[in-house]
Amino acid sequence: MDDNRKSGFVAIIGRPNVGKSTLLNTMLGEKIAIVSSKPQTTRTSITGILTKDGTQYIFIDTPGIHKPRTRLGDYMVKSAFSSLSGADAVLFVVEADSKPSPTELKIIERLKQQNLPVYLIINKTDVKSKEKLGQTILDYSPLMDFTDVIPVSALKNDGVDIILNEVCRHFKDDRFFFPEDMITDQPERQIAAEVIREKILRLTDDEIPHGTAVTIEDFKEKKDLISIRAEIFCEKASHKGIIIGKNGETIKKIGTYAREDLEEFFGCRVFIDLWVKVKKNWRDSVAAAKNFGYTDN
Ligand SMILES: Nc1nc2c(ncn2[C@@H]2O[C@H](COP(=O)(O)OP(=O)(O)OP(=O)(O)O)[C@@H](O)[C@H]2O)c(=O)[nH]1
Ligand SMILES: [Mg+2]
Repeated sequence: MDDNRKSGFVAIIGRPNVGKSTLLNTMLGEKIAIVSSKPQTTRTSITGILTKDGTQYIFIDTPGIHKPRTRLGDYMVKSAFSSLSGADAVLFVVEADSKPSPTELKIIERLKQQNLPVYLIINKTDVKSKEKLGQTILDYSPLMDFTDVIPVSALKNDGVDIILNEVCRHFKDDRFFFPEDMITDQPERQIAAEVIREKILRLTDDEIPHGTAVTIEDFKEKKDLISIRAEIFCEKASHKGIIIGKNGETIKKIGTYAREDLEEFFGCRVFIDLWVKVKKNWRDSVAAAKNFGYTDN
């Protein structure tokens, strides 16, 4: 055993679309969390593990905090806040916007109750002016006693190493929780389902991506090929038509893009067979949400 080992849990929290999952991927140097320009991309808390120079960082990427309108939304927000228990430090991610939103004020109220070191991470510095950044620091600083303020660009990998150097100061455990080469606790099936969902988020608009869930019905590993049969659930027959697209063009693109990503991730050939089904209002059905993996138990 190496006596200098240390490890700790770091929760990444913030409102939707601020770049939490992008930040996680950049810190890991590997894409394990899906990313899109649409809010509420992440639906469950995802563990990403980085073991470097005797230190194991266990990051928890969480769904964006928002005002829930469905049972799925309730689950997402609950899942995000529950990541705080057991955390050694928190990365509270915001953008350099004009003022902290009511959601951000709510998050700060919760963070204050936890007595944890909280880093204010101001993301997307690549597209924000210096003045806005300065004003954001002035707006947030009086709201709580942040351990530090770190402006970054998760997309351009700028300032991200400062986070790694800083948060490990709070790590107390002297053992590793995961094998050194492990990067996520997500099973391969879940990664496949998420990558397919990411392509739907990118290729469809409005309510469709928010009302879509993906299940993996079959996942077979043969010699140098992974064969996947996945079902895409949407909420309306009209949505099914849009996901399939004219002459099946959209579903074909979803399959092709997902296959390309998964072949890179798994390092072998991948075959994907996609089916689209309708499950009305599943986001408000406990049983359906559970079936799609959006449940605590
Ligand atoms: N310009 C710029 N865009 C960024 C940066 N980080 C993330 N983005 C973009 O912001 C959008 C949202 O990124 P995500 O990582 O999915 O955001 P999130 O906070 O995980 O969102 P939810 O999962 O919905 O809570 C995507 O279009 C990203 O490419 C950044 O540093 N600079
Ligand atoms: Mg996310």
